[in-house]
Amino acid sequence: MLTLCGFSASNYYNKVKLALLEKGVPFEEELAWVGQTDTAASPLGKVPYLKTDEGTLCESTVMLEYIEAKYPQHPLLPADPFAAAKVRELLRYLELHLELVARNLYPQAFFGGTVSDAAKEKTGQQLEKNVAAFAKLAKFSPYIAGESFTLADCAAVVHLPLVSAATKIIYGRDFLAELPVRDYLKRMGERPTVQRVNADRKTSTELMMQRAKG
Ligand SMILES: N[C@@H](CCC(=O)N[C@@H](CS)C(=O)NCC(=O)O)C(=O)O
Repeated sequence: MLTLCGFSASNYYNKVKLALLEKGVPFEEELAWVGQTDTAASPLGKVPYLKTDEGTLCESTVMLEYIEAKYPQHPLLPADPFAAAKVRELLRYLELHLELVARNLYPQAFFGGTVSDAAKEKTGQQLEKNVAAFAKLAKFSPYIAGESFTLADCAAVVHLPLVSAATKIIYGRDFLAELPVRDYLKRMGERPTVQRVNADRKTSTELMMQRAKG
């Protein structure tokens, strides 16, 4: 049995949860807020981490790859090695070049903190460049990597809304506005798996806010 540990407001947690739901792999969820994590399982104290019968794993993309290799049902990677590499390429872009850069804005965009003007400027320039590059790879036809739902969609569904929201709040402009992201997310939102992830996210976000208020 697999146990996904973390909390449903976390986009990295939700990326793995969405893959498990899409594949129909049975799993349990164990609530662990930041600060309450098992440091043997996740030495950096990050969520999510995954408990398996063989041991624990941290790093969400590593979990995605493990789940895909271990449970072949409802594949989320194409069988063809090149097509699979193209999916991984998009996954990497989403995580490394969009999410991780936009994350510099989150303290001010979502958590009541501040980000310096210099950091805003630098992040804005980087994001502008990275979004243009991502636009060359993403297909949105109808899925992010083309004709089928893949691991890259599990990432896109959780990361893209945050990039849009953070840039809108900080720069007054959605940096993804030129891309068909809105229609794409609407389409993805028709999937029961995405609806479940989003509903759990709302509940967990409210709980997180209450905890932050103390
Ligand atoms: N590279 C990690 C990132 C995970 C991550 O940053 N998770 C956030 C929650 S969304 C977290 O645990 N932050 C707390 C911290 O970094 O101390 C992954 O893909 O799993």
